[in-house]
Amino acid sequence: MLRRIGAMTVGVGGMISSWAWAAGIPEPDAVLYGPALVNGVAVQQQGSVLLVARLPSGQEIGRFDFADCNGDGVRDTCELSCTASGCLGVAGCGTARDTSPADGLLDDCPGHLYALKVRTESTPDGIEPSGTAVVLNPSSPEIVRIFMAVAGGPEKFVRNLLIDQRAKIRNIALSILDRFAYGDFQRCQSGPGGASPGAACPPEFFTAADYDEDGDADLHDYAFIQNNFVPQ
Ligand SMILES: [Ca+2]
Ligand SMILES: [Ca+2]
Ligand SMILES: [Ca+2]
Repeated sequence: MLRRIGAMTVGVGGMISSWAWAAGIPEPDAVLYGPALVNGVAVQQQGSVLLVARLPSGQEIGRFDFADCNGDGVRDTCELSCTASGCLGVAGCGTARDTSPADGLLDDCPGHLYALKVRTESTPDGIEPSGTAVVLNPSSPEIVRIFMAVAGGPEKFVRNLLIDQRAKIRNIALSILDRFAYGDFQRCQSGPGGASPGAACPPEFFTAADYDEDGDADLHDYAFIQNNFVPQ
C-alpha cells in the first residue's frame, strides 16, 4: 500500500506539514565489469554498444555506454576533441585528458572493459521496495536482467544475474550473437553437467548459449532463449 507514495503535503488551518516516504534504503551499487563481445569480437571503447540492467518488471537499474565510458552524458570522442564529427557546440567538449597513455581514449576509463553499476537497496520490515533498485536478500536473491543494444538497435537479452550482496563486484564477460538461432543452440547443446561442446560449436557460441552461467548448455538455457525471445 505504501509503495511509491513519494512526498505528501497536508495543509491544516493555514499550517503546512510535509513528510516523505523513503521506499527502500539505498545501498552501494553492485558493479559488474569485464569485456563485452558481439559475435565473439570484444567491443572497443567508444563503440556504439549500450549495456542495460533491468529488474524483471522492466525497470532500468543501471546502464553503461561504451561511447560514454565515464558516464557524464558527453560522448567521449567529444570530450577529447571539439573538432570530432558531431561535436561542434557540445557542452563539455574538449575537456578530457588523453596523455597517459595517449591512445585516443579517456584516461579515466578502464581500458576496453565495461563497468556497469547496478542500483541496490535494502528493505527492513515495514519498508516496501522502491521498484527502482534490486533488493539485497541473501536468502532469496533477486534476478537482474542484462541487455545489450548494438549500434542503436533493439535491446537484446544477454543473461540473468543474481545480486545478493552489498557492493558486490563481479568480473563477467557479456556475450551476444547478432543472429543466434535455434540451430546454433542445437550444435552447442552439451546437456546438463558441463560437458564440453563439440568442435562444431565455437567458444563464443557456447558462452552465448550458457545463459545461466553454470558451464553447460542445457534445457534450462534453452528456456531462457524461449522466455526472452524478442522479435526483430
Ligand atoms: Ca563521456
Ligand atoms: Ca588515454
Ligand atoms: Ca547453462
